[in-house]
Amino acid sequence: DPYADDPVRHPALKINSQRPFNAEPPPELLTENYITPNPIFFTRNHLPVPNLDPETYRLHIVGAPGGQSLSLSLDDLYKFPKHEVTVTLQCAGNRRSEMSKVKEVKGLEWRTGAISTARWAGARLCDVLAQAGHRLSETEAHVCFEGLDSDPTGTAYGASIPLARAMDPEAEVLLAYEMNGQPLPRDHGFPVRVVVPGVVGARHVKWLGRVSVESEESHSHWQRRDYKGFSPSVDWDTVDFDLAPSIQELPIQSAITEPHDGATVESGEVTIKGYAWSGGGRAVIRVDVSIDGGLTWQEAELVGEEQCPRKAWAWRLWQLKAQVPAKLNELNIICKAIDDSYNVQPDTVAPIWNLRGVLSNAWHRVHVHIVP
Ligand code: MTE
Ligand code: MO
Repeated sequence: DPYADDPVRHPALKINSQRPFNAEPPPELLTENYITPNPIFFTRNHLPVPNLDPETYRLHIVGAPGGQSLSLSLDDLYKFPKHEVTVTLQCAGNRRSEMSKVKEVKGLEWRTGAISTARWAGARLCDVLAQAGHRLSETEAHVCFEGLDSDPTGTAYGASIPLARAMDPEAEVLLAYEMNGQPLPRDHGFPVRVVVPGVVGARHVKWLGRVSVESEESHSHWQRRDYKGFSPSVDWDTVDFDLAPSIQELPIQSAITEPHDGATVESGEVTIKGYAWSGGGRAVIRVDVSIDGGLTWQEAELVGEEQCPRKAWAWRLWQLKAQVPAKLNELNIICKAIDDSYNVQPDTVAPIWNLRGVLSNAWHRVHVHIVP
């Protein structure tokens, strides 16, 4: 069993698949803290978790023509200036279970918890690439990452991001070796992973083994044959993965974490909580909440760290204390967030349905009963 050596996990995690291990924290735990504690950070593994020895670990950086290739030990990586940044990581499949209610999709049934936030620390990718002689090139170029996890045929997990993002110090792309002040947990990429602020989880390659600069995107299955969006009319007979761009920056997202769907609450005042986040460093400017199915709206209070314009890499948590009118016996709670480009979430799932169930960011709806 290639999974026999996987680490022990926190019992609170809701498991979507055991082998490979995929799990999310329950919603009420997810928004208890602005920074997600490491043991309940959502986990998305495609393969068995490698058990890497930090003493012999080497990160291979392929050098530029005329530059030099690097084989970096952890100590070598610690010598680069240490950079810290708070980043929310979201899987492209977050909230897929709502899409599969519209029509069957292929993928893990994530609810609202395939998203978490940590304080990451490591070397900036741009500093390491510069040492290997890389510069921003005129031709379109990509930075390809390979993990040290692999399937029985020896194929490793891989992904890529544009070189322009990798070389931009303001984009704060990290080769991270710390998560919330601790060495990375094994499930989250020990000893080194990529962190790409504002970009879909799939590009944050864990157990990083190799970095190279190429004229084309990574040839990995997960770059080319997955993690792409399509029209609702495209099915598995007609889909052409070459026609859609790989997902990089994610769209505006929000979800309600309390109360949960089907809950019963007291009449009077109800506290509604959730998270909101947008890709590409776009800040959340507002979260609108309705308790009457969208007839009327109230603005939620944004809590958690303030966001930097254009570098809003981490989520806002939000809450609203709403008065429940005496005549109601149920609440249809909805949330929708707006980012600083005034992007809004679509109101329903069906028009954004896609065969792989990615980019599921419709208004989040929760139905709640009121104790008479
Ligand atoms: N990196 C490797 N090497 N192997 C993987 O399976 N999964 C990716 C990404 N990096 C993956 C990987 C996906 S799809 C996501 S959403 C994130 O890791 C999840 O990171 P987490 O498990 O730390 O939450
Ligand atoms: Mo993912």
